[in-house]
Order: sequence, then structure tokens, then C-alpha cells
Amino acid sequence: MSVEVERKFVCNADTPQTLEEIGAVCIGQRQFHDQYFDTPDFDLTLQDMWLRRRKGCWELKCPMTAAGKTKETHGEESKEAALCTRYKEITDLTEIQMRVTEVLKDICGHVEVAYQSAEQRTEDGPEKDKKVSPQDEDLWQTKMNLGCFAEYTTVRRSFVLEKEGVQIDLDHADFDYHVGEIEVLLPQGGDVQSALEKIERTARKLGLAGQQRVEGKMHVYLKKNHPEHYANLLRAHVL
Ligand code: V4E
Repeated sequence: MSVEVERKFVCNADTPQTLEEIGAVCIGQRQFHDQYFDTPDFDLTLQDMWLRRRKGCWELKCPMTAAGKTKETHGEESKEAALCTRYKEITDLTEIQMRVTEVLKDICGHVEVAYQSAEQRTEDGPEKDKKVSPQDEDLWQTKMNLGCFAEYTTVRRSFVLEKEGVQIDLDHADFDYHVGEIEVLLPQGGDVQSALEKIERTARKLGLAGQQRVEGKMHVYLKKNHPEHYANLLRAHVL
């Protein structure tokens, strides 16, 4: 499990050149298609949990606990820190299934246990853990009542500021939305405060100081395709 600390920003045709001027190195361009899953009542996203499949791999993003949030001495989050999101990123399918089951069990109360217990996995041996057949995935989705509510393709150009350990992604989603992201990936328990400072230094170099919080691709997608759910997420302070 890792933690992603990230700040989104408005980018334009000049941004790649600005990035090179501040010493960022382009590490390439790739394209990926994301499918996001939830129950018909949006029980996961209303808990700020984002389950997706990208290039055949499952990923779950869920918020860090309050303990993971850094506060200034006076107890309030700094303005710069408030521009950043911090999410745990889980990529192990068994762990994802456990988390999803836990959340849906709390909400629905009757969700079947759709993942193998630790004992079962040990009995079956480590190989069993690695391979998940498409049929098992389908079974899991059906049991959890999960369906795809959003999908889009992104073309991403990535840059790194090696000294800072910061990655900057310039995304173009297929519904014609451009957004930049400055991000630091940490191991669980890593130094979030230091990540926030690296992001802030990078933002200043890019001339972004004082910017407002910028909408991500999902904000724009939901506003257009699921306006009612978008309004509910705003009401629940998820977005
Ligand atoms: C966490 C989250 C969502 C899932 C998508 O996350 P995001 O990082 O925006 O997508 P992407 O494609 O850049 O993924 P990456 O390749 O970096 O892993 S959708 C909404 N959220 C929550 C959220 C939020 N509340 N506020 C902001 C500014 N962004 C995301």
C-alpha cells in the first residue's frame, strides 16, 4: 500500500516548456482507459472510496485517516496543504476486496463475504493469491453489486523533478479536459509533511502560488454524466 499526495493545477500549451525550464525531465507519454465501479446507490464513492480498473489491474483509492493529515501549530490545515489530496492506494486485489466488503457490510449489512480469508489463502498456497481469473472477478462484482459508472481514456505526459522526488503529470481526458497533477508517492507511514513541502516548492517554481483548488477529471465527468450524484458528493463534502 502506498500514499499519494497530490495537487492538481490548470495547465496549458506552455506548461511542458515551463517544466523543462525548471529542470523537470519528460519521462514519456502513455494512454490508459479507466473504469470506475460502485453500487447502484454509490455506496463507495459517497464514502470517498474510488474503485477502478486500469490496464486490467484493480486499484482502490481511499482517504487517509485524520492522523495522516498534517496541521499547522494552531490546528488549522495550511492553505497550501488544503490544495493537496492524500489518498491511500491499494493495488492488492484481496486487500481491495476486504476493504470494499467492510464498507458495504457497514452500509448494507448483508453483503456476502466475497474474498478468501487469510487462513484460506495460506491453505491454498501463495500461487493462488497472485492469480485472479476473470470469472472470479465477475463473481466478486456480482456479489458486491458493483457496476461501472464512469469510464474515460487519458493521454498522460509525465515529467520528474528528480532532486525533489516529485512527478508532474499532464493529462488530457477524452471528454476534452486538461489537468496537471504534481504528486509524491510515499510508502505507508511516509513523511506527508515533507511531501506537501515538495509539492508547494514545485508549485511555486511553476508560478502556481495562490491558486484555487482545481477540479479533477472525475469532477468534470460526473458533472456532465451523473449530475445528481455529483451534487450528492458535493453535499457529502467528498468532492
Ligand atoms: C481520489 C479521487 C478519484 C479517483 C481518481 O483520482 P485522480 O488522482 O483524480 O485520478 P488520476 O486519473 O489522476 O489517477 P492517478 O493516475 O493519479 O492515480 S475521483 C475523486 N477523487 C477525490 C478527489 C478530490 N476530492 N479532490 C480532488 C482535487 N481530486 C480528487
